[in-house]
Amino acid sequence: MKVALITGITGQDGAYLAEFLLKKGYMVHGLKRRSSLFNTDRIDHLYQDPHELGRNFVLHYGDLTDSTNLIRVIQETRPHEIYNLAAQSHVKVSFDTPEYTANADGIGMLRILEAVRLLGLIEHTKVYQASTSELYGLVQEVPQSESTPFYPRSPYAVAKMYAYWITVNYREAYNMFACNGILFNHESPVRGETFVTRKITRAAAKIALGLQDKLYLGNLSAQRDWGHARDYVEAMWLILQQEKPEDFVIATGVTTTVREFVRMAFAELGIEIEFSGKGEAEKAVIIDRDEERLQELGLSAEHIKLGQTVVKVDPQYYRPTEVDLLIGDPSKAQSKLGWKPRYSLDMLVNEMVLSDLKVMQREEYLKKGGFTTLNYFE
Ligand code: NDP
Ligand code: GDR
Repeated sequence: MKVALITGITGQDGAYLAEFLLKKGYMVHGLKRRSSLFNTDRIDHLYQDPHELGRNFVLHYGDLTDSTNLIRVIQETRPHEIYNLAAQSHVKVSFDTPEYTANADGIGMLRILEAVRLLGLIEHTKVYQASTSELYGLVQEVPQSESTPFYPRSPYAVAKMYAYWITVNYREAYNMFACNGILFNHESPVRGETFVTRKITRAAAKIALGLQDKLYLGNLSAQRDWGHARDYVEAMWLILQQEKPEDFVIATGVTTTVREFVRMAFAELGIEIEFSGKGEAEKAVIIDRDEERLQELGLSAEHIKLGQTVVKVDPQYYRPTEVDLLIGDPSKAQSKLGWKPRYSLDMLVNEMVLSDLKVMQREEYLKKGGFTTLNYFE
């Protein structure tokens, strides 16, 4: 039985990858951080009672900043494949916590590679590093491919650049099967709520239900190459199944502005919006409603007023240095891995919006029934 260890198993990609590997018959071990609240929402459906025999899904406490813990978990589990997905993954937050981000996102990968080497597992264990399109940063050429030079624009990207190169170095120095997947943005209904796509789909659903008035965003002109996490975790696995360890760009090849993503999310709910103004004064108002679509979704038109401002700009969401334009060139992945995304952006937006609408309808239902959030301190 193949054994995999996933760091960052409680995150978006960790959850999709765990599901994917379990379906392939793997024994899956996951590294999870101790937290004062439960942090396993995304993988609770995979949980197996520790008292049962024959488990194929096991969680271990751990942290990428703790070498001895990583050595012990790798020694105990002797994985054939390690997927290093753990990271402080929020670009804006990395400006607030640069040192921690460098430690976890940069040195974290070194700790894993060293553990594999020290434990004598070089011949046994393949390692995947979650590299990122943020490495390209300041635009030098588009579309961005495996040969495009890096110019990181945040403490997050600089930390990830260390992890990228230490992976390449261990491959060349010690002949390790260590690879980078340079993944462009990928989203899903379980995307963290503070990343822009999920922030938009949640807010659009809440606004449609009258649970929120408007949505504040930062740079609406940023362009991203958005794919679906479900497609991207398959690429991670394919990268480790090759004869030779190599690095791959994983992307759709299509780029879209944040502004257009907002428009698409509202349109999915039958709400047409129009942007006007520039810079900090830019806003979007409702200009039309599709009554048939509203009805189909069980939405009442009373909360969707023509002329209502639903999006405004708040400069607090601007970044000190921004990445303006990302478009990936996935041709190497297409030809060597036979990988191609199944989801289009339309399908992604549809799935995310409908999922958030369901979540919010549940919230509305509880609220109407008088079951508001519990206040333990009342
Ligand atoms: P998430 O933020 O959803 O998940 C990050 C995971 O890392 C969580 O499980 C988190 O735990 C864990 N984690 C954070 N810090 C530590 C630490 N110090 N030690 C151990 N675990 C830690 O990210 P995604 O799933 O979206 O991304 C997965 C990886 O891919 C990340 O490395 C990210 O930087 C990278 N990436 C993501 C892309 C994307 O578009 N999603 C694109 C390219 C790269 P907890 O749940 O407790 O917070
Ligand atoms: P990104 O994702 O920085 O590309 O990193 P994010 O969704 O945070 O931002 C995308 C773009 O949207 C702009 N933006 C806003 N972003 C957020 N979060 N909140 C806002 O209100 C907002 N308004 C506009 C941003 O300025 C940016 O240009 C993600 C993470 O998953 C990384 O871990 C990963 O490496 C990269 O994708 C590829």
